[in-house]
Amino acid sequence: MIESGIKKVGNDLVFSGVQPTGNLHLGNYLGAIKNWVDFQNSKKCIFCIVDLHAITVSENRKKLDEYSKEVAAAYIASGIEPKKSTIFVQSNVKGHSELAWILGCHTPIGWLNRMTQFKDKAGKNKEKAPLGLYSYPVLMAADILLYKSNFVPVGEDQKQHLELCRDIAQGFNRSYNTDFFPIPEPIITGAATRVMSLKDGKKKMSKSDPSDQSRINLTDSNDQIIKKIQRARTDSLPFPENNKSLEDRPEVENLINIFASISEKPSENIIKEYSGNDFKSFKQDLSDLLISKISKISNEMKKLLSDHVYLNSILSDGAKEAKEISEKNIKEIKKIIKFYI
Ligand code: AQP
Repeated sequence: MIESGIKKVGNDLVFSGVQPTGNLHLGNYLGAIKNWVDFQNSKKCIFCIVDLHAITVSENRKKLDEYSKEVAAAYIASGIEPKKSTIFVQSNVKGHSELAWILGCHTPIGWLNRMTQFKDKAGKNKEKAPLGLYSYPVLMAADILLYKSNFVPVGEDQKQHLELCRDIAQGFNRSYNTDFFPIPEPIITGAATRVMSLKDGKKKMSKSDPSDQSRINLTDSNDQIIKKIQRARTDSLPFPENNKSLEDRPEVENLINIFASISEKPSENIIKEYSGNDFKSFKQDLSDLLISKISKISNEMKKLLSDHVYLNSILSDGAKEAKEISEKNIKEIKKIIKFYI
């Protein structure tokens, strides 16, 4: 697996996505979207708004259309250029569901039983959880393999699903004695591959956390950012003196990683700069950095969201491009399986 830098193989196609579930946050940006931008100049990039994934949780089914446009606006505002990259909504391209069924028929249940995200999300209510939540990683494998993608830039939380996708691709290739599917490489890179909650350094920053104080949303105002960072949990110890003194201080480590990712400076330099001080000046500077980054994105998102015609045309062109590639691949897959076509 590649955790920093990339190597060139096969078609050089990059694929990734975000669910349209509202509350897009700093974790989605630093762990995923920010890292997509640089790929656009050297590779074919496909960035999807994964609404079929979103409906696996009933509370997410309320504002799919509105949130899908919000994700599209966030992509563009963060630097994804529709002229260079394909941006589209997953449910507009039927190949995703079709391939998910085909791959599901080739995936042993034992592999899915190992997935920790299902266990976390289903909780004690496993028997009542929808089948879609259980088979979510198969749909994710279909998203990636439908385009024969080589690289998948994601946050650390998606590592296990990516490993399953690789197993599914290898299993399919073995079954049909083919090398049709490339084995995609997860790209988990940057200083903030797992951004944690501002309230609890052991919990991932997440859209579904009931406390808005736990995350920085991409739509937060400057005031909200300042207050959230001021109130972000630290501990009673002084600012760390080196990386070693971050052990067992997950909240402090998280804030330093966010600082490092936004400023694009190594965490060692940040620690050197602030050690010996209390957290006040560090938090002030972190707020300033976040405001300068997030306010640009949120202002641009607002502008884009007021222009429905433009956003609709981007998503419709993107779906056309995605259909073109995926329909060709589905045809090939059907030939390999020897469906009557
Ligand atoms: N906290 C995070 N740190 C780093 N990366 C993260 N990602 C999500 N949270 C963090 C990355 O963002 C991309 C899109 O995620 P998603 O919206 O498809 O789903 P998710 O991972 O389920 O996001 P949430 O916020 O945790 O949503 P809920 O609360 O609904 O479960 C992925 O690349 C992911 O790794």
